[in-house]
Amino acid sequence: HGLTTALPTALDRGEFFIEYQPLVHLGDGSVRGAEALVRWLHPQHGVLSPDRFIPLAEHTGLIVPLGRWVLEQSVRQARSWRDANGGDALGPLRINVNLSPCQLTHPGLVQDTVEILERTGVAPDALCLEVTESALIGADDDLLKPLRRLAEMGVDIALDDFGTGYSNLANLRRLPVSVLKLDRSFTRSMQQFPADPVDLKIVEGIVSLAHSLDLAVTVEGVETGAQAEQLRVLGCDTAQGWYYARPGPPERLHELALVDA
Ligand code: G
Ligand code: G
Ligand code: MN
Ligand code: NA
Repeated sequence: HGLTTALPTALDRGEFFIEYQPLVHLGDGSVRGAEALVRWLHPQHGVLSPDRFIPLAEHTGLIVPLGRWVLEQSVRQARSWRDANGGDALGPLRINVNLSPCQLTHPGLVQDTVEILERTGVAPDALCLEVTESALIGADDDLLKPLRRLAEMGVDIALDDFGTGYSNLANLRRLPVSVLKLDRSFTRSMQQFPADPVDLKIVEGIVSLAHSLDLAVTVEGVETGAQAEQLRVLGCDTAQGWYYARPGPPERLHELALVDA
C-alpha cells in the first residue's frame, strides 16, 4: 500500500529523524548516554514508529542505507554532545544504535562503521550496537565475524530484548557481547513492591551470570521509581524508560545530562 511505495524515496526526501532516550546509571542516577530510535515523518500519515516501517525496510533492502544513515547521524550527535560539554568534562555520553539482522549479513558493516567513527572523531568505545537476542540465536561464525571485529576495535555490542529468545545461557560465552539489555517483560514484573519472589530470583540469576561473564546489565521500560529501586538492588547497572525520559530530540538529552552534572 502507500507505505511500500513511499519508503524507497523517504531517505532521499529527508523524512527520517532520530529521537534519543537517555540511559541512566542506576547507582547514581546520572545520564550516561542514549539509545537512538528512528522515526519516519510521513507526509500524509505523520510520525510513524519503527515497528511500522522497519520490517518493510528489511524486506525491501532499504534497511542497509537507512541503518547506515541512522548510525552516521547518531554518532555525529554523540560528537556534538561531547563538543557542547567542553570535551569529556562531564564524561562522554555514549550512543546506542540498533542493528537489524540484515545489516549483520551486509559485507560493508565493519568498514562503514570504521569510516563513520573516523569521520566524526568519535572513539569506538563511545558506540554500542544493539542486536536482538533472536538475531544471534544459532548464529554461525560468518555472522559473528563482523561483530567480533567491531568488538575488538572497542565497540560495545549489546544483546537487545534479552530473555525472550530461548538462547542457551552457555551460548553467551561464544558471543562478542559486553552488555545484556533485559527485556521489558522483566521490568514489568517489578511493578509491584515487593515483586514476585520467583521473578526476583530469575533477574538476580541473570545479573549474577552476566556479571560473572563481565557483561553489564541494562534494563528497559522502567516506568516507576519502585521498578528502578528494585532493579538497582538486584544489581542492574543501567536503566532506560519513561520514568527518566521518553525518547525526544537531541537537545533534551544534553539538557538532562547537564542538569544532572
Ligand atoms: O522507537 P520504539 O520506541 O517505537 O522502537 C520500536 C522498535 O524499533 C524497537 O525494537 C527498536 O529496537 C526498533 N528500532 C528503533 N530504531 C531503530 C533503528 O534505527 N534500526 C533498527 N533496526 N531498529 C530500530
Ligand atoms: O528494545 P527496543 O530497542 O526494542 O526498545 C525501544 C522501545 O521501547 C521503543 O519503542 C521505546 O519507545 C520503548 N520504550 C522506551 N521506554 C519505555 C517505557 O518506559 N515503557 C514502555 N512501555 N516502552 C518504552
Ligand atoms: Mn534497542
Ligand atoms: Na529492547
